[in-house]
Amino acid sequence: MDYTAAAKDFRRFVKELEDEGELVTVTKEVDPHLEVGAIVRKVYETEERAPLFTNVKGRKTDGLFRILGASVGCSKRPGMRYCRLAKSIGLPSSATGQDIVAKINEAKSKPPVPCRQVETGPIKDHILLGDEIDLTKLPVPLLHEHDGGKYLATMGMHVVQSPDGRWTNWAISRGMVLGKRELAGLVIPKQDIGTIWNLWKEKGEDMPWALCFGVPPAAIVVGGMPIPKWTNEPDFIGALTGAPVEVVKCETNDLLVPANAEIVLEGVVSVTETVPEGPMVEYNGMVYPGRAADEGHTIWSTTQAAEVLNICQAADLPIKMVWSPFESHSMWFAIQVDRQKLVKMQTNMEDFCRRLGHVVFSSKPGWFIPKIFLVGDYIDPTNLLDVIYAEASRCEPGRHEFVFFEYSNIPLIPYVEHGFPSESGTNGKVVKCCMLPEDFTEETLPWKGGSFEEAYPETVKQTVLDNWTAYGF
Ligand SMILES: Cc1cc2nc3c(=O)[nH]c(=O)nc-3n(C[C@H](O)[C@H](O)[C@H](O)COP(=O)(O)O)c2cc1C
Ligand SMILES: [Mn+2]
Repeated sequence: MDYTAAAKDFRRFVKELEDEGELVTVTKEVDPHLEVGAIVRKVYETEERAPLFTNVKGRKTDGLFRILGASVGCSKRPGMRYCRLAKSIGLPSSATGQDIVAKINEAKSKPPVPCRQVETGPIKDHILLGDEIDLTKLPVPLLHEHDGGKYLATMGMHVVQSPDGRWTNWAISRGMVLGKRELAGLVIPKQDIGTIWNLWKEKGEDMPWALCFGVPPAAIVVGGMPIPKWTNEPDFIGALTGAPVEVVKCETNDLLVPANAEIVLEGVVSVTETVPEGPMVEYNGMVYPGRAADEGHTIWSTTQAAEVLNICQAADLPIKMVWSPFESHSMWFAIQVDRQKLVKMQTNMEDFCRRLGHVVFSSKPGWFIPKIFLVGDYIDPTNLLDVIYAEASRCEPGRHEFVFFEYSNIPLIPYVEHGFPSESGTNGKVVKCCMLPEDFTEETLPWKGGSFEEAYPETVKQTVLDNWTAYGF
């Protein structure tokens, strides 16, 4: 089976979800005013099948407009929690968190695979220009009661390019309908779209722009990943899937967009005009609240973790795996150390944690990351119970916690925006060492674990497993 087919084509992805029982087609009429949003939120919270709404109130069932919710939500099928994310990047549905992070990390060391321009594609089937365009005619949902507007873009991919044409950026950022032909969106200065917008502003020209929906799933995942500035997301997507993304030229500007996208909006981002936007429920679970796990966690937390793993390894730190538990809303990063290599470094807890903190917090994803949990390789960072156990048992308040005040944080973290004002203008970040001093010095630790896995001989474990149903369980 070609696992990358779904990663390269949104329609194929939807079909495979349906075939696997990961999708439910909702034919009953649903109201875009809050009902759609409430259904999708409940789907996330119960890890239910992704709903494909075919009958959205206010829009004839002409089959042209459908809404897919929770496209990269979690699954409650046993052993398949990450299947939608796995499928998005070309892995089998049973892939683990480790498999997913490893695949993204491996692509980082592959040569870039630039996109390939083609003459035309399905995206060119219907073209509306000028006054034919009316965004207010679309059944755009009001997703949460206290949102400042109707959000057309929640998983849309913005395409922009530096004025010299050297850097193309594909990124997810939200967008709210403002008028027939206007959207309001976030251009956060630290994000690449903000960096590029500033270049256009210096030049004194509005920024050519396209916003794409229903792009190849691998593209949307990378659109949510903090890869370094001045690197092209399309090239990395190609490296991840092993094939160039096929792109076509826009109708009204020279930007290139995926040929098999569902919808592309074209226009400019003004460099002179700003408008009020939001509020909108946020990844950190407050209104601003997108409570876990939605794509802000499945995609963003995971791709940040993969990027951090790459950054640590590039800095020669003996890090095996990084994961951000979805339940932490992208604010905890469990960093797993290779203990044998750590011991060989002849370092100590403070030196190592300070070095790790500087490497991660000063990096591009570091701006989003406030809390690192450093764990040994006897802890599975993708297992939240393991991480909690490590923190509870190994991390001494004060003495195993290394606080950094010199790096800034994304203001969306509730205690950054609404916490105590800080004199320096920055807030604390922490490396919590969930290991003991001996973890840094002893190849073999003097204590034994107390789990089923660790506390019994193989023969006894096998007997218990073989007889499990015979015991009456
Ligand atoms: C579902 C989802 C929604 C997101 N919404 C926003 C957003 O509205 N604004 C924003 O700046 N970043 C948002 N992000 C995070 C960015 O996509 C992410 O930081 C990415 O690295 C930005 O691209 P860049 O690295 O090219 O700047 C979102 C991510 C996901 C997965
Ligand atoms: Mn970028």
